[in-house]
Amino acid sequence: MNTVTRRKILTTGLGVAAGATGLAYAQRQAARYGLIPPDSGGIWGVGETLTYATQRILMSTNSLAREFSRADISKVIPVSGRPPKTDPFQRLVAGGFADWRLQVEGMVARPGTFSLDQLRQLPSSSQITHQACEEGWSFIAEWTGVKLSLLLHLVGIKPEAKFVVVDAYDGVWDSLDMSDALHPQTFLTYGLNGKDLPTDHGAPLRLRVPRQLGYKSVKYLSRIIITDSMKNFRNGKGSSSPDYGYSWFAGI
Ligand SMILES: Nc1nc2c(c(=O)[nH]1)N[C@H]1C(S)=C(S)[C@@H](COP(=O)(O)O)O[C@H]1N2
Ligand SMILES: [Mo]
Repeated sequence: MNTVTRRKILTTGLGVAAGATGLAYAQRQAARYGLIPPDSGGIWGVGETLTYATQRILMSTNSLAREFSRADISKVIPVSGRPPKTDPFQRLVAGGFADWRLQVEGMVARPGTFSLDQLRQLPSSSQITHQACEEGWSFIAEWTGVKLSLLLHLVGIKPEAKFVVVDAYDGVWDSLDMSDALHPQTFLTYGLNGKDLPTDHGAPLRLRVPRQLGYKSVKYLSRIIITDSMKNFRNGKGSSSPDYGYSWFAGI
């Protein structure tokens, strides 16, 4: 999207085509401008492409999710997705995550691992943002951590890199395109409302992607993989969510 302006796309006809003539035409235009999400195959894929493309066109790449004040922080924070009961994760919990490492690999100049202490030593950022679950509930909280863009710059993403995949200890995985991965509000968080991130909410480290639904904010992170394509990667749909009926792109 870097070089494509909203005006250019609209005058090229994607906006018109989506409403009037052919979805196929709109999808061809989306393909031309690199606006096809990884889960675009099949009947539902046309809709996914239009949602993703329309958002990318109507919102500039750097548009920000609303940020709130401390007074707006929710008193109650529901949990969706309990901590993994598996041995490796439970051992990390028991050890206070001292042995936890975030593995960073793929199309990077300097692959490696980061401990929680190492991440805490990097410049930290905070955001008070809204997290909405697809099931209808939501909450506002203060999240503290490291901007994903900072980590990506540290490890040096290669020019051909297009997606950032995150793996969690419970088997959940997802990916972001570079526009979302480098977005200033996309964080790797280790703090919630001024305290260590509670285990229920994704300790030791979770992703925060406030411009998308809660399920993109993957908890219990274990690994980050940088890649150029999601087509031949696992299910080919960019995320474990499409396996459960949810789209890869969950913009709000
Ligand atoms: N690893 C992992 N991350 C996850 C989930 C999960 O089950 N496993 N649930 C997601 C969903 S559906 C939502 S709405 C949010 C909920 O975050 P919370 O439990 O901190 O409220 O986490 C998301 N991240
Ligand atoms: Mo959710």
